[in-house]
Amino acid sequence: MIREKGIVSSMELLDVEKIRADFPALHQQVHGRPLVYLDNAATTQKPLAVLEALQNYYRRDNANVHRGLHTLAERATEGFEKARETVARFINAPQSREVIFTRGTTESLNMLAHSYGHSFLKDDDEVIVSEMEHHSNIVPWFLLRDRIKIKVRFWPVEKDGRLGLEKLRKLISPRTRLISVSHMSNVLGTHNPLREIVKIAHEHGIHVSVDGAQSVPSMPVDVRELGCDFLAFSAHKMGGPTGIGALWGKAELLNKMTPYMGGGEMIAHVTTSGASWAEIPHKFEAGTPNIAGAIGFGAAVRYIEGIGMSKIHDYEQALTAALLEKMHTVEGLTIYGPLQNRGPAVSFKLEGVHPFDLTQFLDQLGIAIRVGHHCAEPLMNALGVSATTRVSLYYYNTPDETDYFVDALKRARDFF
Ligand code: 7TS
Repeated sequence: MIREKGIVSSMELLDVEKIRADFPALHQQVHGRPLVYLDNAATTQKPLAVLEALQNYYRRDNANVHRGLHTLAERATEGFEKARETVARFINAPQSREVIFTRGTTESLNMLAHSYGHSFLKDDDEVIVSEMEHHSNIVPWFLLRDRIKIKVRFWPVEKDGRLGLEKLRKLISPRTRLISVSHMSNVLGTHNPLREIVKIAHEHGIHVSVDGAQSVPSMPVDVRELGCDFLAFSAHKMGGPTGIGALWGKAELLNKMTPYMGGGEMIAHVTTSGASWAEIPHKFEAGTPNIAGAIGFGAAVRYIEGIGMSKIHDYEQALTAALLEKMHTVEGLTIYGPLQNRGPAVSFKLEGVHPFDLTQFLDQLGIAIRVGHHCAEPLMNALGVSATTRVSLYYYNTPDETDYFVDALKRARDFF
């Protein structure tokens, strides 16, 4: 009944059929069946507005940014910088120059580890990451550990797939400088209590960096309200192109950080004896950037804003609750992670069916899901598994699709 009510009210929130008409890739057949795309935590499909923005840039405005005085260069620069303003507005950043365009979350976190590490960390300082992090929020800190003798301390995940604040308090030491944590787990869907984490951290003078790869696409994320110091995210998980994303950071911190890469565009002056840096954000954007990507990113944000992020979030929450309820009717199915306070990525195990076999079976029915360790091996170890099957929703998915998926799970269970 809850499910019915949730779906009915959520269907009133969004005109999903109208939205789906904007996504060409959703309207195709796979193995003779209509595609049911449920691998959105890996990447999302792109609306026409984004495809057109990419095309328009290359067809009409293609030029390098910040360098030329000719008309095309001005158009390209304007489009690129407008995209920065759009992305900044989307996360409520106080200033658009605090948004650095990167290749995506992975590059944002590598940049952070390199530049923050270089400027703020010394031997024996400690960085806390959670056990549920994606490898891109673990390995850059390991790489830094090879340069500066920092300690990377792991905040263990509770059995129910949440992070307990008591354990965080115990992990904090006088040498803790940074807590780097995901807002939403790409495996368990857990929403982590960022406001509380930031409060505890700041009481101890510790900075907080947030991996928003999964949260920024599916819930309102307001950096001023969260109070965090850095936020990393990717365009391709929110309808934007691949190869573009952002690192947001507080200007006062970014200003003190050394650049990640050297080259064109990031300098003030270069002499034969040295160089001085440009102001943020350019200090962190060496070389010709992904101009079309940034413009496409801006278009993706505007598309989401046109629907409304709160509506998207409410719809996804209702769709996820209904999906979980339906999945509970499948005999032999175990869902990992919390049942509430969670986002639309759901990892599970179907008794007696190998996750890889299940994924292939579903592909034959036109259903796209993901199997593997999801780039979160420490979490897999904590769960005591080597891989999970994961279904992940986006706002263009429908209750009919989740019904079809759950029926397919039942067919798989009977088949194997
Ligand atoms: N952090 C989280 C929480 C993620 O889910 C991902 C990608 C990343 C970082 C890295 O983002 P990228 O855009 O730089 O690759 N997650 C996944 C996934 O779950 N399946 O494929 C990619």
